[in-house]
Amino acid sequence: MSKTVKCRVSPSLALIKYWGKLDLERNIPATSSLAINLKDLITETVVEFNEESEKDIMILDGEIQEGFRYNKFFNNLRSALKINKFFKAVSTNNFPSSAGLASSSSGFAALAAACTKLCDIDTPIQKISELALIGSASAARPLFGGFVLLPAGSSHAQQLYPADHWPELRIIIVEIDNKKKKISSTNAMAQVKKSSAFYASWVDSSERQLLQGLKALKHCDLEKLGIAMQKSYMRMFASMLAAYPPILYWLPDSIGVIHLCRKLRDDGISAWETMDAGPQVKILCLKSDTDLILNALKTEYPKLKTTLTSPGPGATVE
Ligand code: 2P0
Repeated sequence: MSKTVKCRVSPSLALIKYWGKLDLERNIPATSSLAINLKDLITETVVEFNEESEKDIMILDGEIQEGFRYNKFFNNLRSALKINKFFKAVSTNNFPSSAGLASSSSGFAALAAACTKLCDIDTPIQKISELALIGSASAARPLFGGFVLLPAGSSHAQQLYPADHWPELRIIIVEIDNKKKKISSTNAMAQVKKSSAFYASWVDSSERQLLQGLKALKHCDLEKLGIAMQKSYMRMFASMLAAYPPILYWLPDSIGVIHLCRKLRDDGISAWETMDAGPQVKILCLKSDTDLILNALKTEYPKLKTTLTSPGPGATVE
């Protein structure tokens, strides 16, 4: 039986967002992102060498994946590790793929970690992060676990704090609609960079939100972090709305849940939402408020699926 390697990793939720590329070919982010792993969401990827043909095979949730992104990832990995083998990878997510739950972050991170281990080449985690980033820039983040920074202009991420830095922090994921998104993040970012009236000001303001976010994180101050998060995701979406054609990932229930978070905050409950390239809403809160927030969601949106999770560890490879 051929040797296999299994990697498990959680998707990376950005509190301060990466949106836009300095370098399309090398996938270098134009804005710094600050992120955590969503502990209870898991991508599991098993890789082996493909001994039967001279091509890479990638299967995700039972479907063969074709396309430029995977070719680019595997070719870059071969060249960086100086190997001439081809891979077969089988990956599954226990959450919806390509729906704004950062499946490409955990997907490429798991692939990079599993392939380097299979090649038996001692590879520092920063280098694995760099290999993952070629597939998806956000994939540079989840390998480390805890609270992670991917600086603008950088080709790899770094851990700022382990997951137990903030033991009370929780995340409630509200699934609004788990269909695959119609426009990929890569295409949406290109469209925004090319045509959005607000792209330059989004990039410019994002460093301020990062500094606010870093300070809040250092002191585990949810209100200050929430304000920085809110500016980050709202301004990211403003850049999308000002593109032509405009990009709109939100659905009516996304907006409803944003209003519910506002109402909860007005009532003194710290519920700070954020969103990504899809309609789902993720709410940051403290452990002591989770029941209240989950009950409010259940009352107003009984049909929406919610998942309670916390900042998670990094990749495991076996
Ligand atoms: C993030 N997102 O920081 C941001 C916020 C979505 C909104 O990273 O083109 O799949 O493959 O580098 O990483 C989603 O984009 O895009 C993303 P590519 P990716 O999490």
